[in-house]
Amino acid sequence: MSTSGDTRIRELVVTPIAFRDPPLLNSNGVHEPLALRVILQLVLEDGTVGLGESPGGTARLERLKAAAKVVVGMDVFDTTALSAAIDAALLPTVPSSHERGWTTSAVEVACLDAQGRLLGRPVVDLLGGAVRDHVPFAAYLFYKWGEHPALDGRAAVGDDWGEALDPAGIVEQARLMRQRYGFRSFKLKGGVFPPDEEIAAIRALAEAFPGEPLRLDPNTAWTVETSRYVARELDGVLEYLEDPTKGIPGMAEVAKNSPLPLATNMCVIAWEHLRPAVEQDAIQVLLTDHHYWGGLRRTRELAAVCEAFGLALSMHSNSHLGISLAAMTHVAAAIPNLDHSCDTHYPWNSADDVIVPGVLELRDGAVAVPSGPGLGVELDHDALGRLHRLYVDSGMRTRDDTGYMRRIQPDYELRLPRW
Ligand code: GKR
Ligand code: MG
Repeated sequence: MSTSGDTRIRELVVTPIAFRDPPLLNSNGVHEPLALRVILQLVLEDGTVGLGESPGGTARLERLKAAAKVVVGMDVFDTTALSAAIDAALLPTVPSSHERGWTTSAVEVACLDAQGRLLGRPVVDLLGGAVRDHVPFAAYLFYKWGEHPALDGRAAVGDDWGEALDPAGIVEQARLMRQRYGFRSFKLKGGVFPPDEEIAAIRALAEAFPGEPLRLDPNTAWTVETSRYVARELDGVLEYLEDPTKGIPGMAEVAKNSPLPLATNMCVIAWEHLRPAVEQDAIQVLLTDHHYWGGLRRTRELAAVCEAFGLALSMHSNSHLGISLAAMTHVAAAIPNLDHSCDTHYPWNSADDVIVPGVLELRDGAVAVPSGPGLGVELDHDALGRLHRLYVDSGMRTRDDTGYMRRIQPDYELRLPRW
Protein backbone atom coordinates (compact mmCIF):
# COMPACT_ATOMS: atom_id res chain seq x y z
CA MET A 1 0.00 0.00 0.00
CA SER A 2 1.19 3.51 -0.60
CA THR A 3 -0.03 7.06 -0.43
CA SER A 4 1.72 8.09 -3.63
CA GLY A 5 -1.70 8.44 -5.34
CA ASP A 6 -3.85 11.54 -5.23
CA THR A 7 -5.24 11.72 -1.68
CA ARG A 8 -7.48 14.71 -2.29
CA ILE A 9 -11.22 14.27 -1.76
CA ARG A 10 -13.21 13.98 -4.98
CA GLU A 11 -16.67 13.55 -3.48
CA LEU A 12 -18.53 12.89 -0.24
CA VAL A 13 -21.58 10.73 -0.95
CA VAL A 14 -24.25 11.19 1.72
CA THR A 15 -26.98 8.51 1.86
CA PRO A 16 -29.85 8.62 4.36
CA ILE A 17 -31.17 5.22 5.41
CA ALA A 18 -33.86 3.71 7.64
CA PHE A 19 -33.79 0.35 9.41
CA ARG A 20 -36.06 -1.65 11.70
CA ASP A 21 -36.16 -0.86 15.40
CA PRO A 22 -38.17 -2.60 18.16
CA PRO A 23 -40.60 -0.72 20.45
CA LEU A 24 -38.03 0.24 23.10
CA LEU A 25 -39.37 2.49 25.87
CA ASN A 26 -37.60 5.48 27.39
CA SER A 27 -38.39 8.66 29.30
CA ASN A 28 -39.43 10.38 26.06
CA GLY A 29 -41.80 7.75 24.73
CA VAL A 30 -41.04 4.77 22.54
CA HIS A 31 -38.79 3.96 19.58
CA GLU A 32 -40.59 4.07 16.23
CA PRO A 33 -40.65 1.03 13.90
CA LEU A 34 -37.78 2.59 11.95
CA ALA A 35 -34.59 4.35 13.04
CA LEU A 36 -32.63 6.77 10.84
CA ARG A 37 -28.91 6.97 10.07
CA VAL A 38 -26.79 8.51 7.33
CA ILE A 39 -24.01 6.60 5.58
CA LEU A 40 -21.00 8.48 4.23
CA GLN A 41 -18.73 7.40 1.39
CA LEU A 42 -15.71 9.67 1.09
CA VAL A 43 -14.26 9.13 -2.37
CA LEU A 44 -10.65 10.16 -3.02
CA GLU A 45 -9.17 11.11 -6.39
CA ASP A 46 -7.29 7.78 -6.47
CA GLY A 47 -10.58 5.86 -5.98
CA THR A 48 -10.09 4.95 -2.29
CA VAL A 49 -13.37 5.14 -0.36
CA GLY A 50 -13.66 5.86 3.39
CA LEU A 51 -16.87 5.05 5.28
CA GLY A 52 -18.70 6.96 7.99
CA GLU A 53 -22.02 6.67 9.82
CA SER A 54 -23.99 9.42 11.50
CA PRO A 55 -27.35 9.67 13.27
CA GLY A 56 -30.07 10.71 10.86
CA GLY A 57 -32.82 13.32 10.80
CA THR A 58 -33.31 16.19 8.39
CA ALA A 59 -31.13 18.75 10.18
CA ARG A 60 -28.11 16.43 10.47
CA LEU A 61 -28.58 15.21 6.91
CA GLU A 62 -28.61 18.77 5.56
CA ARG A 63 -25.46 19.62 7.53
CA LEU A 64 -23.68 16.58 6.12
CA LYS A 65 -24.70 17.68 2.63
CA ALA A 66 -23.27 21.12 3.39
CA ALA A 67 -20.03 19.49 4.61
CA ALA A 68 -19.88 17.50 1.37
CA LYS A 69 -19.45 20.77 -0.52
CA VAL A 70 -16.72 22.01 1.82
CA VAL A 71 -14.44 18.97 1.71
CA VAL A 72 -14.02 18.57 -2.05
CA GLY A 73 -10.39 19.11 -3.07
CA MET A 74 -9.01 18.91 0.48
CA ASP A 75 -6.42 16.31 1.45
CA VAL A 76 -7.80 13.35 3.38
CA PHE A 77 -4.82 13.47 5.78
CA ASP A 78 -5.65 17.07 6.75
CA THR A 79 -8.33 16.12 9.26
CA THR A 80 -7.76 19.10 11.55
CA ALA A 81 -8.18 21.54 8.64
CA LEU A 82 -11.14 19.55 7.32
CA SER A 83 -12.94 19.71 10.68
CA ALA A 84 -12.15 23.43 10.99
CA ALA A 85 -13.48 24.13 7.48
CA ILE A 86 -16.73 22.24 8.11
CA ASP A 87 -17.12 23.88 11.51
CA ALA A 88 -16.63 27.35 10.02
CA ALA A 89 -19.14 26.64 7.24
CA LEU A 90 -21.80 25.52 9.74
CA LEU A 91 -21.14 28.18 12.40
CA PRO A 92 -23.45 30.92 11.00
CA THR A 93 -26.51 28.64 11.03
CA VAL A 94 -25.61 26.11 13.74
CA PRO A 95 -24.61 27.97 16.92
CA SER A 96 -24.26 24.85 19.08
CA SER A 97 -20.74 23.38 19.03
CA HIS A 98 -22.28 20.06 20.12
CA GLU A 99 -24.53 20.05 17.05
CA ARG A 100 -21.67 20.98 14.70
CA GLY A 101 -19.69 18.16 16.30
CA TRP A 102 -22.04 15.53 14.85
CA THR A 103 -21.03 16.60 11.34
CA THR A 104 -17.29 16.99 11.79
CA SER A 105 -17.15 13.65 13.63
CA ALA A 106 -18.79 11.63 10.87
CA VAL A 107 -16.47 13.10 8.25
CA GLU A 108 -13.37 12.53 10.41
CA VAL A 109 -14.22 8.84 10.77
CA ALA A 110 -14.56 8.50 6.98
CA CYS A 111 -11.18 10.24 6.58
CA LEU A 112 -9.51 7.87 9.05
CA ASP A 113 -11.07 4.88 7.30
CA ALA A 114 -9.67 6.12 3.97
CA GLN A 115 -6.26 6.85 5.54
CA GLY A 116 -6.10 3.34 6.99
CA ARG A 117 -7.01 1.83 3.64
CA LEU A 118 -4.27 3.87 1.94
CA LEU A 119 -1.69 2.83 4.52
CA GLY A 120 -2.89 -0.77 4.87
CA ARG A 121 -3.29 -0.26 8.64
CA PRO A 122 -6.32 -0.53 10.95
CA VAL A 123 -7.72 2.75 12.26
CA VAL A 124 -6.67 1.86 15.81
CA ASP A 125 -3.05 2.16 14.65
CA LEU A 126 -3.72 5.73 13.54
CA LEU A 127 -4.96 6.46 17.07
CA GLY A 128 -1.74 5.33 18.74
CA GLY A 129 -2.25 1.57 18.62
CA ALA A 130 -4.42 -0.89 20.52
CA VAL A 131 -4.16 -1.29 24.27
CA ARG A 132 -6.72 -4.16 24.09
CA ASP A 133 -7.61 -6.52 21.27
CA HIS A 134 -11.24 -6.98 22.39
CA VAL A 135 -13.57 -4.21 23.50
CA PRO A 136 -16.14 -5.11 26.17
CA PHE A 137 -19.74 -3.97 25.67
CA ALA A 138 -22.71 -3.98 28.07
CA ALA A 139 -26.09 -5.53 27.28
CA TYR A 140 -28.39 -2.56 26.75
CA LEU A 141 -31.70 -3.60 28.36
CA PHE A 142 -34.93 -1.78 27.59
CA TYR A 143 -38.46 -2.01 28.84
CA LYS A 144 -40.33 -2.88 25.70
CA TRP A 145 -43.64 -3.90 24.23
CA GLY A 146 -43.94 -7.32 22.62
CA GLU A 147 -44.67 -5.65 19.27
CA HIS A 148 -45.26 -2.37 17.49
CA PRO A 149 -49.05 -2.25 17.57
CA ALA A 150 -51.06 -2.18 14.35
CA LEU A 151 -51.43 1.48 13.33
CA ASP A 152 -52.91 3.44 10.41
CA GLY A 153 -53.46 0.33 8.28
CA ARG A 154 -50.01 -1.08 9.07
CA ALA A 155 -50.01 -4.57 10.65
CA ALA A 156 -48.40 -5.14 14.06
CA VAL A 157 -44.63 -5.77 13.95
CA GLY A 158 -43.22 -8.30 16.41
CA ASP A 159 -39.64 -9.34 17.18
CA ASP A 160 -37.81 -12.23 18.79
CA TRP A 161 -37.12 -10.44 22.10
CA GLY A 162 -40.65 -10.42 23.46
CA GLU A 163 -42.23 -8.12 26.00
CA ALA A 164 -40.34 -6.72 29.02
CA LEU A 165 -42.49 -4.56 31.28
CA ASP A 166 -41.52 -5.74 34.77
CA PRO A 167 -38.50 -7.14 36.66
CA ALA A 168 -39.12 -10.69 35.43
CA GLY A 169 -39.31 -9.47 31.81
CA ILE A 170 -36.07 -7.50 32.19
CA VAL A 171 -34.25 -10.49 33.70
CA GLU A 172 -35.51 -12.65 30.83
CA GLN A 173 -34.25 -10.10 28.30
CA ALA A 174 -30.88 -10.02 30.09
CA ARG A 175 -30.71 -13.81 29.89
CA LEU A 176 -31.37 -13.66 26.15
CA MET A 177 -28.67 -11.01 25.77
CA ARG A 178 -26.26 -13.22 27.71
CA GLN A 179 -27.22 -16.31 25.71
CA ARG A 180 -26.93 -14.61 22.32
CA TYR A 181 -23.91 -12.37 22.90
CA GLY A 182 -22.28 -13.39 26.19
CA PHE A 183 -22.57 -9.94 27.81
CA ARG A 184 -21.05 -9.68 31.28
CA SER A 185 -22.42 -6.28 32.28
CA PHE A 186 -25.90 -4.78 31.96
CA LYS A 187 -27.40 -1.35 31.53
CA LEU A 188 -31.11 -0.75 32.03
CA LYS A 189 -32.79 2.15 30.28
CA GLY A 190 -35.06 3.55 32.96
CA GLY A 191 -37.28 6.60 33.32
CA VAL A 192 -40.24 4.54 32.13
CA PHE A 193 -41.90 3.25 35.31
CA PRO A 194 -42.04 4.69 38.84
CA PRO A 195 -38.55 4.53 40.43
CA ASP A 196 -39.44 1.74 42.89
CA GLU A 197 -40.32 -0.55 39.97
CA GLU A 198 -37.00 0.18 38.29
CA ILE A 199 -35.16 -0.36 41.58
CA ALA A 200 -36.89 -3.75 41.80
CA ALA A 201 -35.75 -4.59 38.25
CA ILE A 202 -32.14 -3.74 39.13
CA ARG A 203 -32.34 -5.85 42.29
CA ALA A 204 -33.73 -8.74 40.24
CA LEU A 205 -30.80 -8.39 37.81
CA ALA A 206 -28.34 -8.34 40.72
CA GLU A 207 -29.84 -11.55 42.01
CA ALA A 208 -29.82 -13.22 38.59
CA PHE A 209 -26.28 -12.09 37.70
CA PRO A 210 -24.42 -11.81 41.03
CA GLY A 211 -21.33 -9.63 41.00
CA GLU A 212 -21.80 -8.41 37.42
CA PRO A 213 -21.71 -4.64 36.78
CA LEU A 214 -25.14 -2.97 36.50
CA ARG A 215 -26.17 0.56 35.52
CA LEU A 216 -29.45 2.45 35.38
CA ASP A 217 -30.16 5.42 33.09
CA PRO A 218 -33.52 7.24 33.38
CA ASN A 219 -32.50 10.10 31.03
CA THR A 220 -33.32 12.88 33.54
CA ALA A 221 -36.75 11.54 34.49
CA TRP A 222 -36.17 12.26 38.21
CA THR A 223 -35.98 15.25 40.48
CA VAL A 224 -32.89 15.82 42.62
CA GLU A 225 -34.70 14.33 45.60
CA THR A 226 -35.84 11.21 43.75
CA SER A 227 -32.34 10.75 42.31
CA ARG A 228 -30.89 10.83 45.83
CA TYR A 229 -33.45 8.28 46.99
CA VAL A 230 -32.62 5.88 44.13
CA ALA A 231 -28.88 6.34 44.69
CA ARG A 232 -29.31 5.42 48.37
CA GLU A 233 -31.49 2.42 47.54
CA LEU A 234 -29.06 1.07 44.97
CA ASP A 235 -25.84 1.78 46.85
CA GLY A 236 -23.61 -1.25 46.45
CA VAL A 237 -25.80 -2.61 43.63
CA LEU A 238 -25.02 -0.26 40.71
CA GLU A 239 -21.57 0.57 39.37
CA TYR A 240 -22.93 4.01 38.44
CA LEU A 241 -26.17 5.93 38.05
CA GLU A 242 -26.52 7.66 34.68
CA ASP A 243 -28.24 11.03 34.14
CA PRO A 244 -30.77 10.70 36.96
CA THR A 245 -31.58 14.42 36.78
CA LYS A 246 -31.20 17.35 34.41
CA GLY A 247 -28.22 19.65 33.99
CA ILE A 248 -24.82 20.15 35.63
CA PRO A 249 -26.15 22.03 38.70
CA GLY A 250 -28.84 19.36 39.28
CA MET A 251 -26.35 16.53 38.94
CA ALA A 252 -23.99 18.38 41.30
CA GLU A 253 -26.80 18.58 43.90
CA VAL A 254 -27.35 14.82 43.63
CA ALA A 255 -23.62 14.07 43.65
CA LYS A 256 -23.17 15.90 46.99
CA ASN A 257 -24.95 13.12 48.87
CA SER A 258 -24.82 10.26 46.43
CA PRO A 259 -23.06 7.10 47.56
CA LEU A 260 -22.93 6.11 43.87
CA PRO A 261 -20.82 7.65 41.10
CA LEU A 262 -22.90 9.68 38.65
CA ALA A 263 -22.41 9.35 34.90
CA THR A 264 -23.61 11.41 31.95
CA ASN A 265 -24.07 11.53 28.24
CA MET A 266 -26.54 14.41 28.58
CA CYS A 267 -25.12 17.31 30.58
CA VAL A 268 -21.49 17.11 29.44
CA ILE A 269 -21.67 16.85 25.67
CA ALA A 270 -19.30 19.58 24.49
CA TRP A 271 -15.85 20.82 25.50
CA GLU A 272 -17.25 23.92 27.20
CA HIS A 273 -19.26 21.74 29.61
CA LEU A 274 -16.18 20.07 31.09
CA ARG A 275 -14.99 22.98 33.18
CA PRO A 276 -18.27 23.63 35.04
CA ALA A 277 -18.84 19.90 35.49
CA VAL A 278 -15.42 19.47 37.08
CA GLU A 279 -15.69 22.68 39.15
CA GLN A 280 -19.06 21.61 40.52
CA ASP A 281 -18.04 17.97 40.90
CA ALA A 282 -21.24 17.06 39.05
CA ILE A 283 -20.13 13.78 37.50
CA GLN A 284 -17.67 11.00 38.21
CA VAL A 285 -18.05 9.11 34.91
CA LEU A 286 -18.21 10.55 31.41
CA LEU A 287 -19.84 8.56 28.64
CA THR A 288 -17.93 9.60 25.60
CA ASP A 289 -19.31 9.31 22.07
CA HIS A 290 -17.13 9.93 19.03
CA HIS A 291 -20.26 10.84 17.02
CA TYR A 292 -20.43 14.25 18.70
CA TRP A 293 -17.10 14.81 20.46
CA GLY A 294 -15.41 15.56 17.13
CA GLY A 295 -14.38 12.11 15.96
CA LEU A 296 -11.98 9.40 17.03
CA ARG A 297 -8.88 11.51 17.65
CA ARG A 298 -10.82 14.07 19.69
CA THR A 299 -12.30 11.19 21.71
CA ARG A 300 -8.77 10.01 22.46
CA GLU A 301 -7.98 13.58 23.60
CA LEU A 302 -11.13 13.67 25.71
CA ALA A 303 -9.94 10.52 27.44
CA ALA A 304 -6.74 12.33 28.40
CA VAL A 305 -8.76 15.25 29.82
CA CYS A 306 -10.82 12.78 31.85
CA GLU A 307 -7.63 11.21 33.14
CA ALA A 308 -6.33 14.62 34.17
CA PHE A 309 -9.47 15.41 36.17
CA GLY A 310 -10.00 11.96 37.65
CA LEU A 311 -13.17 11.26 35.67
CA ALA A 312 -13.83 7.64 34.78
CA LEU A 313 -14.71 6.85 31.18
CA SER A 314 -17.49 4.83 29.58
CA MET A 315 -19.13 5.04 26.14
CA HIS A 316 -22.59 6.14 25.01
CA SER A 317 -24.63 4.66 22.17
CA ASN A 318 -27.71 5.39 20.10
CA SER A 319 -29.46 3.10 17.60
CA HIS A 320 -26.64 2.34 15.14
CA LEU A 321 -25.19 -0.06 12.58
CA GLY A 322 -21.83 -1.66 11.88
CA ILE A 323 -19.78 1.28 10.61
CA SER A 324 -20.42 3.04 13.91
CA LEU A 325 -19.73 -0.14 15.88
CA ALA A 326 -16.41 -0.55 14.06
CA ALA A 327 -15.45 3.06 14.83
CA MET A 328 -16.52 2.70 18.50
CA THR A 329 -14.44 -0.47 18.76
CA HIS A 330 -11.30 1.07 17.23
CA VAL A 331 -11.37 4.12 19.47
CA ALA A 332 -12.23 2.14 22.60
CA ALA A 333 -9.30 -0.16 21.82
CA ALA A 334 -6.96 2.84 21.76
CA ILE A 335 -8.06 4.40 25.07
CA PRO A 336 -6.00 3.20 28.05
CA ASN A 337 -8.37 4.63 30.68
CA LEU A 338 -11.61 3.06 29.44
CA ASP A 339 -12.95 2.11 32.86
CA HIS A 340 -16.29 0.51 31.99
CA SER A 341 -17.74 -1.63 29.23
CA CYS A 342 -19.22 0.43 26.38
CA ASP A 343 -22.91 0.82 25.59
CA THR A 344 -24.24 -0.46 22.28
CA HIS A 345 -27.70 -0.73 20.71
CA TYR A 346 -26.27 -3.11 18.09
CA PRO A 347 -28.19 -6.27 19.12
CA TRP A 348 -31.44 -4.37 18.53
CA ASN A 349 -30.53 -3.33 14.98
CA SER A 350 -27.80 -5.60 13.61
CA ALA A 351 -30.20 -7.65 11.45
CA ASP A 352 -30.42 -4.64 9.09
CA ASP A 353 -26.73 -3.84 8.83
CA VAL A 354 -25.16 -2.04 5.86
CA ILE A 355 -21.83 -3.82 6.11
CA VAL A 356 -20.78 -7.18 4.72
CA PRO A 357 -21.22 -9.66 7.59
CA GLY A 358 -18.36 -11.55 9.18
CA VAL A 359 -16.02 -8.96 10.67
CA LEU A 360 -17.90 -7.58 13.66
CA GLU A 361 -19.18 -10.13 16.09
CA LEU A 362 -20.38 -9.62 19.64
CA ARG A 363 -19.04 -12.70 21.39
CA ASP A 364 -18.45 -13.17 25.13
CA GLY A 365 -19.74 -9.61 25.51
CA ALA A 366 -16.93 -8.14 23.44
CA VAL A 367 -16.01 -7.21 19.87
CA ALA A 368 -12.59 -8.13 18.49
CA VAL A 369 -10.85 -5.09 17.04
CA PRO A 370 -11.03 -5.47 13.23
CA SER A 371 -7.57 -6.04 11.81
CA GLY A 372 -8.18 -5.12 8.16
CA PRO A 373 -7.18 -1.74 6.72
CA GLY A 374 -9.15 1.28 7.93
CA LEU A 375 -12.25 0.44 9.95
CA GLY A 376 -11.93 -3.09 8.57
CA VAL A 377 -15.53 -3.27 7.35
CA GLU A 378 -16.92 -3.24 3.81
CA LEU A 379 -20.13 -1.62 2.61
CA ASP A 380 -22.87 -3.97 1.39
CA HIS A 381 -24.13 -1.89 -1.54
CA ASP A 382 -27.32 -3.92 -1.98
CA ALA A 383 -28.20 -3.42 1.69
CA LEU A 384 -27.44 0.30 1.41
CA GLY A 385 -29.76 0.59 -1.60
CA ARG A 386 -32.52 -1.33 0.15
CA LEU A 387 -32.28 0.74 3.37
CA HIS A 388 -32.17 3.98 1.38
CA ARG A 389 -35.37 2.97 -0.45
CA LEU A 390 -36.91 2.17 2.93
CA TYR A 391 -35.97 5.70 4.05
CA VAL A 392 -37.48 7.28 0.93
CA ASP A 393 -40.67 5.21 1.02
CA SER A 394 -41.22 5.54 4.77
CA GLY A 395 -41.56 9.32 4.66
CA MET A 396 -39.96 9.35 8.14
CA ARG A 397 -37.52 12.22 8.43
CA THR A 398 -36.91 12.78 12.16
CA ARG A 399 -36.90 10.67 15.31
CA ASP A 400 -39.98 11.38 17.42
CA ASP A 401 -40.35 8.97 20.35
CA THR A 402 -42.96 11.19 22.02
CA GLY A 403 -45.10 11.73 18.92
CA TYR A 404 -45.16 8.01 18.18
CA MET A 405 -46.13 7.19 21.77
CA ARG A 406 -49.01 9.70 21.54
CA ARG A 407 -50.35 8.05 18.41
CA ILE A 408 -50.66 4.84 20.41
CA GLN A 409 -51.56 6.32 23.80
CA PRO A 410 -53.19 9.70 23.06
CA ASP A 411 -53.13 10.75 26.74
CA TYR A 412 -49.35 10.26 27.00
CA GLU A 413 -47.73 13.36 28.42
CA LEU A 414 -44.00 14.10 28.21
CA ARG A 415 -42.90 15.28 31.65
CA LEU A 416 -39.27 15.63 32.70
CA PRO A 417 -38.76 15.20 35.54
CA ARG A 418 -41.72 12.85 35.87
CA TRP A 419 -40.95 11.59 39.37
O1 GKR B 1 -32.28 4.66 22.49
O2 GKR B 1 -33.91 5.26 23.81
C1 GKR B 1 -32.72 5.23 23.50
C2 GKR B 1 -31.70 5.87 24.42
O3 GKR B 1 -32.33 6.52 25.47
C3 GKR B 1 -30.80 6.81 23.66
O4 GKR B 1 -31.58 7.69 22.91
C4 GKR B 1 -29.88 7.60 24.54
O5 GKR B 1 -29.18 8.51 23.76
O6 GKR B 1 -28.69 5.54 24.88
C5 GKR B 1 -28.81 6.84 25.20
C6 GKR B 1 -28.43 7.19 26.60
O7 GKR B 1 -27.60 6.52 27.16
O8 GKR B 1 -28.91 8.21 27.12
MG1 MG C 1 -27.48 7.77 28.87
